[in-house]
Amino acid sequence: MSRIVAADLEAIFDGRGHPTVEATIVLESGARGRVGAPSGASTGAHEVRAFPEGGAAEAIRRFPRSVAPRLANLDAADRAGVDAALHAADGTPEFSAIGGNTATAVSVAAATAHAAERGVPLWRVLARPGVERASFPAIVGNCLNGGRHAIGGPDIQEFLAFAEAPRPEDSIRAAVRVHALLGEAIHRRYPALALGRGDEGGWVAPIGNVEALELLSAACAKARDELGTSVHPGIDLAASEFFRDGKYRYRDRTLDPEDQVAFVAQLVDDHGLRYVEDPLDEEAFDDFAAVTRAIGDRAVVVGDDIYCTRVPRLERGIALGSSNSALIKVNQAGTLSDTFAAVDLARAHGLSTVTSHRSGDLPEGWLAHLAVATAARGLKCGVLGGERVAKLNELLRLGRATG
Ligand code: 2PG
Ligand code: MG
Repeated sequence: MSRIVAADLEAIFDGRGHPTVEATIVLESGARGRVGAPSGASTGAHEVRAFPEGGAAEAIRRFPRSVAPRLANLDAADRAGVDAALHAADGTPEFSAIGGNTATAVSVAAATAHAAERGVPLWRVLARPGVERASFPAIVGNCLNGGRHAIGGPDIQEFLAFAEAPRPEDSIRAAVRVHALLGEAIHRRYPALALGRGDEGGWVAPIGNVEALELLSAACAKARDELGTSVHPGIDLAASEFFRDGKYRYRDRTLDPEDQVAFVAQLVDDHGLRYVEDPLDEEAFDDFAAVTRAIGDRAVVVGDDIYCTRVPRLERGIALGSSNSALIKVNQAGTLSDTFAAVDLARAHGLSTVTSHRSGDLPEGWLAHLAVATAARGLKCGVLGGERVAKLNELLRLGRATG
């Protein structure tokens, strides 16, 4: 038995410099796991609460009395038991007493300690039924930031490179190349502009959505020619962020829902998008289904804010055909068990999953293991900057270990 003998929660800073928590779980054998939980900016309304009222400091204050005693002597190998103890310590449906970030940090730290004790890579103890060998996800890499992840960028939140190759090394190289080519293209077009980078390490430039897509798809075409890797443009619209009073309000246009559906389908046609996330508001299950029908199998249509990695919302989306893929973020759901319930449901109904970072992430690599363990269609973790590279390099190591 992998008996838990100590559980701690401490303060750390996320990639935006905001306070968050990291958990340390120590086993009787001396094996330990230490894991931090990231934070989002464009958070979905239906995510569990990241922290109790009072923030990370309050989560840390409550931990020794409300959480740690429930973890003592549990078997870290028994994920259901550990995660049930976290739910029992919280007692609310939204983790608003102990915080979803506490649940995420403890749940993943317990699994990490268990893997360390067994001397196996984390993905092996997380592997879902049927996942016996490592296969590698496409890289969904953020090349240009907008929306809430940038100051002064386009309305669309993320302009992405969707890079697919059997070996992680090749997909990572292609995403990095698109990022560089896009920066060069923007600089050539606006030589006087000082280019910066946003929260997820993509470029920030005061250009429009359509212009950004033109430059991105040209950069992808050039990277394909140079490297011979399949890399195509994608977007995360995070459309809830600019949906107000029944309309999608871009800086240069205002669209009714049916026009938004047509606009997004047209973007897929015009720019060869292979990945489209959150094209509609988080409550627009039917409009989501309309866009998914219009796009068909030309692109991975991914639900993020609409599902928030929560089973009841995913069930509704599956029943209506709202998307063909689900974004998976552990701290939207709380624990690994909650996350896997969503992953297994999606897979059982033929939806792919995309394992995702948060925009305020940490320089930790465990997300790469989660992607491999769930045979994810994609790993969405950005391209450049320590928080992103930590995950990409971990995937690279996994590729080497199995290659
Ligand atoms: C998203 C994420 C990550 P945030 O919308 O997909 O890219 O952003 O973490 O701010 O919710
Ligand atoms: Mg998103």
